[in-house]
Amino acid sequence: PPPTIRTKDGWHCLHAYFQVQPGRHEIDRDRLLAALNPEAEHAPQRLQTYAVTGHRADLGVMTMDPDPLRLDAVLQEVRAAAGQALRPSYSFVSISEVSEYVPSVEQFAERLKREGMGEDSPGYAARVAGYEKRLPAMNVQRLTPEFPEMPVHCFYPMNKIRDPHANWYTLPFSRRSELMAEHATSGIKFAGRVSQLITASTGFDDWEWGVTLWARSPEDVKEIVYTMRFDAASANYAEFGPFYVGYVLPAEECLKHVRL
Ligand code: 76R
Repeated sequence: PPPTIRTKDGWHCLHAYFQVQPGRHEIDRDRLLAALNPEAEHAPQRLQTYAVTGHRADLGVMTMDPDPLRLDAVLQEVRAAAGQALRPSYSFVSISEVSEYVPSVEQFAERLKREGMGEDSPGYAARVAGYEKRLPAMNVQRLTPEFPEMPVHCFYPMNKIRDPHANWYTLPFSRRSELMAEHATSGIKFAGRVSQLITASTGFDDWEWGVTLWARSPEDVKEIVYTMRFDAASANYAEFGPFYVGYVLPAEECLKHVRL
């Protein structure tokens, strides 16, 4: 893409939801399947389709690419191929980022010390070295994520509130960092069962972040969202938008499921 529409180091992200419209429709099935095929020549770097439950949407598509117009082209192709059969019902525009609360190696070491682990206590050096080794790959995953192979897909947007009694944006950075460290500690307990991607949408959409969760089982979605609501950062400062839960399937299966 032209340099003006590239982000500095992350990717653009688009979640799009469609409702099947009643009636008989002329659809160009091959073109539709090509638009939703992650292996197609002009496909975005990442593309995943899922069957969405409930009336809010029938079909969900999540895509990521350095070029935001390549993401949008997926929607244009769907429109051109499906015509009146698929009505866009929701979309969410965001970009990937490394959060300002992801600790640097120095901050990680400081945190260990604050938690009472002396510089010469056993394990200190190994933990710092381990973090230093893992961090670059973790940041690659945050910016240009591989989508995990998990069947349950959950998406919802969220804000941090700005109420007089609880204003995230008037807290000092040190306090926000502490709260996000607690949040990360509670989230890590779901490693292997739930995989999360937080994409930033301030200036791009009506909410500040998009939360994408992939899980091995539906209960894991409920459990992580419930558990993390008790994190002080969520309990006091978070506000959530609509939730979309779906099941990851190849486009062909999704279309079959929605009788198209
Ligand atoms: O990326 C990392 O793992 C570093 C630690 C971390 C950060 C910086 C982290 C860990 N999160 C971070 C940032 Mn998160 N997260 C959410 C939600 O439902 C809710 O209550 C809130 C929605 C979930 C479920 C979740 C899960 N996180 C953020 C931010 C951005 C803040 C900013 O930059 O201002 C938001 C909005 C947010 C929201 N988070 C984790 C998880 C999980 C499961 C983890 C642990 C991941 C792991 O390390 O395995």
